[in-house]
Formats: sequence, C-alpha cells, structure tokens
Amino acid sequence: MNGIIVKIISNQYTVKTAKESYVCTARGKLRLAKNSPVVGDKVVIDTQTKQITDILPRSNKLNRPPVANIDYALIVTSLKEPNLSLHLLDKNLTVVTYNKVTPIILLTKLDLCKETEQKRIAKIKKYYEQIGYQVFYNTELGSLKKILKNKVVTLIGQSGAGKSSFLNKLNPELNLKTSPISQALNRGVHTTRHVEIYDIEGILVMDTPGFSALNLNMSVEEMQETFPEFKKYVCKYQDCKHYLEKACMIKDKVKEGKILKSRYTNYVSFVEEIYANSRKLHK
Ligand SMILES: Nc1nc2c(ncn2[C@@H]2O[C@H](COP(=O)(O)OP(=O)(O)OP(=O)(O)O)[C@@H](O)[C@H]2O)c(=O)[nH]1
Ligand SMILES: [Mg+2]
Ligand SMILES: [Zn+2]
Repeated sequence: MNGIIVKIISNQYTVKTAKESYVCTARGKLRLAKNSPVVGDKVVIDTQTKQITDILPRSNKLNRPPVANIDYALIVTSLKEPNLSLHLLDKNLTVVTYNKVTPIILLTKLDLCKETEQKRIAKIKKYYEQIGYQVFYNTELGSLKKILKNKVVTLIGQSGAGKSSFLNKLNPELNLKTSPISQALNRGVHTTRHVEIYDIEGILVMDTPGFSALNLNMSVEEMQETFPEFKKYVCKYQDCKHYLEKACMIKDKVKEGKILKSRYTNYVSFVEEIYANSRKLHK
C-alpha cells in the first residue's frame, strides 16, 4: 500500500494512507542507506509487517530540516529575539533554491521593533520583493492561506523564530508547544524536536526543529545561480566570480546602491565558505 510519511520520531515512521495511519519501521536497506526516509516521502508499506519497503522518487529534498516533496519552504525569519540575520536569510534562500524548492520569506515579530526599525525593515522587504521573492509578515494570514492552499509546505528557521507559533495562528486548535527565547543568549531553546505534517484547511504544512547551521554543498557557480539580481548584469570576464576580480559589474552595482550591500557581503562569505570546504575535502 502507498502512503506519505507524516511524522518521524527516532525510528518510528507514521505513514498516512488513503484510509488510515500506520506506525512503521523501515526495512533494513532503507535504514542503512544515506537516503533514509524523511517526512514528506511517498512510500510503499507492507501493512502486515508494518514496514516501509520502498521510497518513491522524490521531486526534491532538503537536509535541514530533513523533508521531501515540498512545494514551498517558508523561511521564518525573526526581526527581533533572535535579531534579524540577513546572513541566515540569504543562506536559507540559497540552499532552498539550489534544492529546487520555492522559498517564501516570512517575517516575524515586527511588533517588537521600534518605528525606525520598522521603516528599515520595510525597505529590506521591498528589495527582496524586487528581486523576485514573495515576502510576508506573519500577520498576513489571509494572503498566505490563499497562496499555500493545497500545497505541501515546510517551515525553515532558527529556534525561536516563531515557526510553531505561526502554525498556531493558522489553526489555534493545533495548540503546538512554543517557548520564549532565552533572554541571556538571545536564542531559542529548541522547543520543537521532530518534523510533523499538519493539515490546515488543505495546506499540508510541516513544523520542524530550528536550524541555524547550514552547509553549502554546492559549487561557487551553482551558488551564484541562486542570486537572481546578479543575473541581469554582464561582467567583463565571462566566468567572473564577483570576488577577487577588479573589474566587476556586480561590485559596481553594489557601490551604486543597486544591489543591497548585505546581499553582496553574504555572497562573498558563501564563496569563501565553499572554497574552505573544498580545501578541507582535498586535505
Ligand atoms: N512578539 C512576538 N512574539 C512572537 C511572534 N512569533 C512568535 N513569538 C514568540 O517567540 C517565541 C518562540 O516561538 P516558537 O513558535 O516556539 O519558535 P519556533 O521557531 O517554533 O522554535 P523551535 O521550535 O525551538 O525551533 C514564543 O515565545 C512566541 O510566543 C511574533 O510575531 N511576535
Ligand atoms: Mg517550534
Ligand atoms: Zn563580476
């Protein structure tokens, strides 16, 4: 019988079929493989032995959080507590885009920002919209529900960003556990511990644990492709990395204020991270 994995707790996989749900284990070969089952996987189960025997081909997959077959990744980005990190936002956008999932930026905790900060954030929001991303505040429930209707959606964001709180707003009956961040560390306390799918008025949405460390398992060329605003400019050198090159259109556009400075500095830090990773590999 075929079904979809809706929840994983250690090695217990909850698989939902057209009729009912089964709590299954995974067959040996699936447990050993690097490609072990993840939430969102479409699987074949043996209802007698309650085992997952096969995973059907995936349309896409993320490692952090471990989920598959996603239409949208909501990148939950807090503006305060924890403070806004454009570095983390850009990294999430790059990783999600590289893995063929469409990102939507979800900004939380605008209510904790002073008026001057709110103005700065509105400008940043506009920039990301201009380069092609959908950006919403977590208060815009109506618009979000329309876009997400009948889609498979995962939440991504660091601990304390407000992922579970957002789902509680979409459906107060869920009553998911949430906790205040640690004031001393200005960090979340890892309240959500497993990935689980909830059906909210036809939106299949996955609550996930928070992650802030993400790996860039890609080449510099592939990473470049995830910066849409760089694509409309042509540099002097065809294979320009926009890095050490002296003559570079991207650098010029940053100076002119056409490209957001943080986007470029984050891009450079990603280039350096990818080079550092490949040096580690070759040692
Ligand atoms: N003021 C304010 N607080 C919020 C908002 N969204 C979430 N919070 C608070 O932020 C804290 C953390 O929220 P959670 O929903 O637990 O965060 P999470 O992303 O699920 O965190 P993990 O499960 O640890 O990954 C809670 O105290 C929420 O009440 C918001 O828009 N405004
Ligand atoms: Mg949570
Ligand atoms: Zn360049």
